[in-house]
Amino acid sequence: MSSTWHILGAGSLGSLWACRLARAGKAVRLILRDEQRLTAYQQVGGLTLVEQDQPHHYAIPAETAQAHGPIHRLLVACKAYDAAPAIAHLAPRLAEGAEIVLLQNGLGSQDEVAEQVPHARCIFASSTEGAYREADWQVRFAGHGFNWLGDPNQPTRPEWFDDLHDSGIPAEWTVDILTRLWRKLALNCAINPLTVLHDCHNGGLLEHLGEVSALCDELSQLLHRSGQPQAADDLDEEVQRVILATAANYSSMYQDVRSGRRTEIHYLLGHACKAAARHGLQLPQLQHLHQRLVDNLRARGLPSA
Ligand code: NAD
Ligand code: KPL
Repeated sequence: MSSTWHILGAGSLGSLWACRLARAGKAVRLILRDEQRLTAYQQVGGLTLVEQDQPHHYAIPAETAQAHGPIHRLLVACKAYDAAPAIAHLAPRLAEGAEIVLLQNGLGSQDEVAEQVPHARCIFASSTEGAYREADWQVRFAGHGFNWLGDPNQPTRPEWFDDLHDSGIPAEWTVDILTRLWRKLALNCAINPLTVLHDCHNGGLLEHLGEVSALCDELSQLLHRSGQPQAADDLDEEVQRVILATAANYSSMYQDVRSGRRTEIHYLLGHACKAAARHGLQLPQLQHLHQRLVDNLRARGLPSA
């Protein structure tokens, strides 16, 4: 098995992971969207990671999905709505038993990917690290955080896991990855849509704590019904803690909307509402929130799913 890390998507998180792995001497290859992006990348000659205002350049090799050669280890670092279409192009190159790490926020995209590649092992990740693109091929590491990785179907830690520690990527293997992903989904559902609808930074929600608490109550019901009671523990308290700790920040969904970018609504609030319907659970606040967000996105001409 080749130990090369193929990284699909040279955006914020993909570049952050690629640069740290390359810096530690691991073999890394980027998979870019098309020939045009590949040519643009080759003209620049690599990725730049800015940490504590210090830029460092990494000449990481790149290719497109159409290149030849099997892929044994793949980090999927695109948005949730791009993951399944991206994997469809790569599936023929994925070796039997290939391992795929899915960095997508929310839930739903992981299963869309797994269905397409039954011959591969899908490892889910939940990241609280922060990075953003300052320019093409240049990413700023903006917030220290942590990465949890796990495989809901198989508890064994992959043998490459120490690559992450060697590369300074803070990470832990967990058998409860779905609990982590559901908890983050619930936090994001309680905070992000309201920041878009009230047009405010996270701290602006301190004026709407009644609305936030009512949502946390319904999200807790959903987590219990979805077999994730631990993800519901003190949800309201944690949401309020996060609102206070990030009061001056704008949520990721707010930033996407403000920049005219597609949001991951389908894999956050959309997933929550779909799960509630599947369980026959009436969650009027959550469903109303979803409808208001859909209307808001449509009015801006942005995709609402
Ligand atoms: P991003 O938009 O910065 O990067 C995604 C990259 O994937 C883009 O460069 C895009 O061109 C590329 N891409 C899309 N389809 C592709 C394809 N078929 N082939 C090759 N490349 C393709 O996104 P991001 O901010 O890095 O987010 C990735 C995921 O990580 C999201 O689900 C996000 O919610 C999650 N996340 C991001 C952060 C963060 O700080 N940026 C933090 C935690 C979680
Ligand atoms: O993860 C977040 C986001 O903005 O996406 C926080 C800060 C937790 C708000 O939900």
